[in-house]
Amino acid sequence: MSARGTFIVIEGLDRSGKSTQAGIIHKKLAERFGDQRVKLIKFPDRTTPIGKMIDSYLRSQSDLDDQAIHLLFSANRWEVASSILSDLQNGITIVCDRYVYSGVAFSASKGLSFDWCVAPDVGLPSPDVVLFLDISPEAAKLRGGYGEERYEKEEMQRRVRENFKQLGKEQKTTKEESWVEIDAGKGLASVTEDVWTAVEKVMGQQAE
Ligand code: NYM
Ligand code: MG
Repeated sequence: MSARGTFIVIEGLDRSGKSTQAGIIHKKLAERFGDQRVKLIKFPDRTTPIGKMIDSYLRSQSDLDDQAIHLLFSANRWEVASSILSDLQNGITIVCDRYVYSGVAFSASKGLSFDWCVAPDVGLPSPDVVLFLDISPEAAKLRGGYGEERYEKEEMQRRVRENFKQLGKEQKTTKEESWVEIDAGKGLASVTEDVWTAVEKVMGQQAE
């Protein structure tokens, strides 16, 4: 493993299997490199004061303007930006369940412009790779259905998916290999294999 840790982001629609895959990667990396060398984080982090406001909004216990909730999601990342950087510098690999791509894809699907949505996240640590777990909203819905939270509606998920694809195109123009689309509609074992292949590839490239 390289001296610097690897920053691995997992993205996708609700019920695409992100959290399952993040957990599996974290476990495998911990087995390989040791518990101290890998951390699993997720956004939104609902445990902080800002995260509690986000949680209340998502559970429809409070209302906020689209712009205000967008900025809270971003602030929730800025809260830990310096700790992400210092972990990476200390050789700790970070597996991150959702990041700025969710921030833009979800808010833009409500009508905010891409540029406006991107702005507050500019300057946050850049991931080495984004694993986008791609699934159709119909297939995601069949997986036990969406939950009760805001945004978990098929129509919105459809727009979110288009936005993710657009973000992927843009990301690839900066660095082709930093966006990996994975077919998340397949069975668990097959998705796990594809995800792990992508993780090993990026970590191998970093070690060179
Ligand atoms: N979400 C998540 C956003 O709208 N903006 C963001 O910046 C992030 C990180 O929160 N539907 C949305 C996507 C999800 C919801 O996420 C809750 P999760 O992973 O289900 O806790
Ligand atoms: Mg969810």
